[in-house]
Amino acid sequence: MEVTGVQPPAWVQDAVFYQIFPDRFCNGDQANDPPGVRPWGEPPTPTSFFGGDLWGILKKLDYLENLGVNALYLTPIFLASTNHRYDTEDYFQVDPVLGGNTALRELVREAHRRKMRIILDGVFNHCGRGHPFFRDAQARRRQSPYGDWFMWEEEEPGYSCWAGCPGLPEWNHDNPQVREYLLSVVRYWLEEYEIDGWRLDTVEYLPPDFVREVYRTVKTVNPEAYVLGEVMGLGTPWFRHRALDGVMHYRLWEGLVHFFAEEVWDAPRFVRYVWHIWRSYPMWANFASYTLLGSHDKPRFLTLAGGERRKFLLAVAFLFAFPGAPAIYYGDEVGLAGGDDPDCRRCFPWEEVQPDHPILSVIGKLVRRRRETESLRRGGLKFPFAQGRALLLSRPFLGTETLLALNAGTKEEVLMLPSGRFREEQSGEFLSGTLRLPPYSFTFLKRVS
Ligand SMILES: [Ca+2]
Repeated sequence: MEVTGVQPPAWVQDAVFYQIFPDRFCNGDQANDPPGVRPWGEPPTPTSFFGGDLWGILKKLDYLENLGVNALYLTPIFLASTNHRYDTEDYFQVDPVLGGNTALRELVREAHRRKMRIILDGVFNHCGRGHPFFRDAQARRRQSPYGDWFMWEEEEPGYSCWAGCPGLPEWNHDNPQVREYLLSVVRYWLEEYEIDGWRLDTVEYLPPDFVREVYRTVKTVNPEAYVLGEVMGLGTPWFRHRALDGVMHYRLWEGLVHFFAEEVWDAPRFVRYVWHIWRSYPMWANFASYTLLGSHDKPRFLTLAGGERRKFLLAVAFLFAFPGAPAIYYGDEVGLAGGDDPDCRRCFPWEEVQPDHPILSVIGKLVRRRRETESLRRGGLKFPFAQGRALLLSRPFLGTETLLALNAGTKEEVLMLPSGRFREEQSGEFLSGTLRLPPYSFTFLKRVS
């Protein structure tokens, strides 16, 4: 990869991420539960708390390590009043309800001991209405030292807020003191707690030059730390301006939904779409982006696929054969369902974790194959075949070639293989010419000549 400037950290293309919404993953300490905690597994509402915490994550690191996960992304953990915590009230304090700073220190230490990275959610566009600076500024305006830290408006609610949500007042990034304050947060958790990077919330709302300052600040503290942006649109400008290492790949996600879940696109259209994004990003950014099938902001993929396990697993196979850092959204691996927020934030159903679970067992194999196969992590990208609902995805790497062959349709398909000889990984059989695939199935091939 030809890159000028700072390289994205090399570990990212070897990463298998796991995203955790801390209130819903595991309750490791009931003593810190907020009042009014709901019974684990009850359908979530916008305001319910379930008592999950960082101690719970710590307890489940064995589970995650066994699954093959080597990087964690936690949605916000700092003091806030909502269950999602995108309304920060103190950027220097892990919410006591999650175990406080002590629990984070333990979690990072134990994750690092297992060679697992951990990135936190940086919410720097806005804070919560309960942030003391905002409270003081709102009460005293010009008399407050923070009077110019926010943007006052005639219109209700009287100040600029994220997407019109009064609970999320926006910082005035034109004020250099605001920037310095937020950058001190960026530095603090990298320096004092040795986190491995930041996922930047709602990047498209932030002034681009501020995002670049965040990027440079991170790289100054630790060039190996990852700067991931929540970008719903095209990531290209952020990469051209060297403001991010990678994006949460929602563009790819859209294509995956249309092809695998909704089945409104055929394979040629899907491949054209993927190729278009692939060629729109610099190569280093393709390899450093976070590829996902789910997040706390989208309905669960399995639910979008009408609960059809085979469709979901085809999408997982594609994701784990595709360049970038694939991510598992907590619970997806055991078939947790869920529609729009807050339904996509249900409690993790721990009783589902069984070695022969029909989804978990397949995902476990896909994760292991990726961890063990360098071409799937570092290889180039080709689509040698796409017809009807079937396609071949190829990852050539240093004279080797690994291919994913898949049929996402209801009929058997015959796929044309590139010239040469291949070994099917499952059966060990040698193939050339064509490959027959049953409906809704996939297999991996290795080139042997
Ligand atoms: Ca708890």
